[in-house]
Amino acid sequence: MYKLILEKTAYTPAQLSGIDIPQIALAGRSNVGKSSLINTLGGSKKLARTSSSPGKTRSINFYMVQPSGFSLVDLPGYGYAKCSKTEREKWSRLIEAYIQDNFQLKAVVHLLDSRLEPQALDLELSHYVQSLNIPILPVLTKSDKCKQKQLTAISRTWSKILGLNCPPVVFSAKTGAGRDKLWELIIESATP
Ligand SMILES: Nc1nc2c(ncn2[C@@H]2O[C@H](COP(=O)(O)OP(=O)(O)OP(=O)(O)O)[C@@H](O)[C@H]2O)c(=O)[nH]1
Ligand SMILES: [Mg+2]
Repeated sequence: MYKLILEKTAYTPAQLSGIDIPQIALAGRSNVGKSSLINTLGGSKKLARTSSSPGKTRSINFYMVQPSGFSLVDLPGYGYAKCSKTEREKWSRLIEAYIQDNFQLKAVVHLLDSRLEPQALDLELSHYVQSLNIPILPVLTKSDKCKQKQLTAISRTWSKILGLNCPPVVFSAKTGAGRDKLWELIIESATP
């Protein structure tokens, strides 16, 4: 069992300097379940703050995985329409500054809502990450809210879009489904 410890919080690109251990980042639309997934992986509801209203996480949060020695990184969500354009631009600049030229970023866990058809911003992010040659670990979130048939269909859709060899991880923060599988893939990606 790995332990997660909040190690650093960055609100601006300048605050990102000086992090030189391997990292696995969690990206996805606002409200898709990134912070809940951190809590499920860490086995505690108190690690990352979650909210039913989108736009909760506004900083980049680094969680040290012990005893492994790499970080899981919770990113602010994209596509949150209700905040100001200036604020949205600030977040996307922060996310880009984080991803671009980060040689320690070993993979991006891309969270996708299992109830929704692929959204334009999801496709944009996956193309961006792929264009940088960073591996993507796709995860279908909130699977407890879906019927098996729907899960199979959306899983196939994303496999085709991303050209995957193995299907996305079907995950639920509510039931813990997919937790062990995701840990396995994260450890495999983060440790050489
Ligand atoms: N039923 C169900 N609800 C979930 C699951 N994961 C997250 N939620 C709910 O979805 C809402 C958003 O979850 P968060 O984890 O805060 O989402 P986020 O991606 O961190 O959102 P931002 O920080 O705004 O980008 C909360 O009300 C969670 O309780 C899940 O697996 N099942
Ligand atoms: Mg969050």
